Amino acid sequence: MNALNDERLLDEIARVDVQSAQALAQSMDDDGVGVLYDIVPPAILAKLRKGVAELVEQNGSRYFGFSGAQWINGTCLAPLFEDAGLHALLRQLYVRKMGTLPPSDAVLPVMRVLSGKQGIRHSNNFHYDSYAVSILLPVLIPDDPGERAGHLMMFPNLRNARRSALVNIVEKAIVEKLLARIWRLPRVQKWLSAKVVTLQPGNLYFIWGLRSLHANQACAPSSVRCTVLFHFGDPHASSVFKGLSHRLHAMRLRRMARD
Ligand SMILES: O=C(O)CCC(=O)C(=O)O
Ligand SMILES: [Fe+2]
Repeated sequence: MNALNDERLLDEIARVDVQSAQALAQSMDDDGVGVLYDIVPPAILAKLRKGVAELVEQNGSRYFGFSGAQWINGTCLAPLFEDAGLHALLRQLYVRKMGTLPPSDAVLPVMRVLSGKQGIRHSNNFHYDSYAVSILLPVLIPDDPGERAGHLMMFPNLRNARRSALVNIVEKAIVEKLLARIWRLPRVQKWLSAKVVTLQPGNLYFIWGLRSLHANQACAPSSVRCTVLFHFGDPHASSVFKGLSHRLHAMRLRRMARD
């Protein structure tokens, strides 16, 4: 699927079309990942990278995570975040996988910047997302020869989308905390057919976030890696257990920032 349109200005984000839903869902089912190519053009990636370089320059080499609509509003990625085609596509994918309407039409944008030793701590942390569909946009992926790029590693569709919020929380605790080290073992990765998704800046990578255990691989502390995620459709959004799960996640991030 190549969304690059010859008539498109070189610095314009490509329109995303709801018609892509069928093919994307099929590849997410079959291979774990579906890709829309060349959606964000080099000129916009360059602007984002400049902002990231300034951030690291001003605050030092560490991990930065921004979550929520605030950071993206007014940036050069806002047109993608607000794209009606993208929203329709996410909705369509949710309905196909979950068999119900999404609980909300909200898209959660996240920006992650990995650098320094803290960046390593935020790597190889295998997890399930709380959202049925996650889109990953690589902005800056280290590409010096011999350097570790920090691609995405995943165990495609390891579980079904759970219906019970409590089961989900317990399962996440076991898989992501108790068994955290297991998923990093090459033998386990081979046994469970884990795959490395080679990330190319500008493409959009779609995964069933709730179903596929995944993590970014590490890159060198001296390099900078930046990705943007769009998460959509938390089937447990209204559960009473959700508050607890959010608090635990926030505590974990604070702990990782401290030590
Ligand atoms: O940055 C990445 O490559 C993956 C991040 C991720 O899986 C997440 O934020 O949920
Ligand atoms: Fe994730």
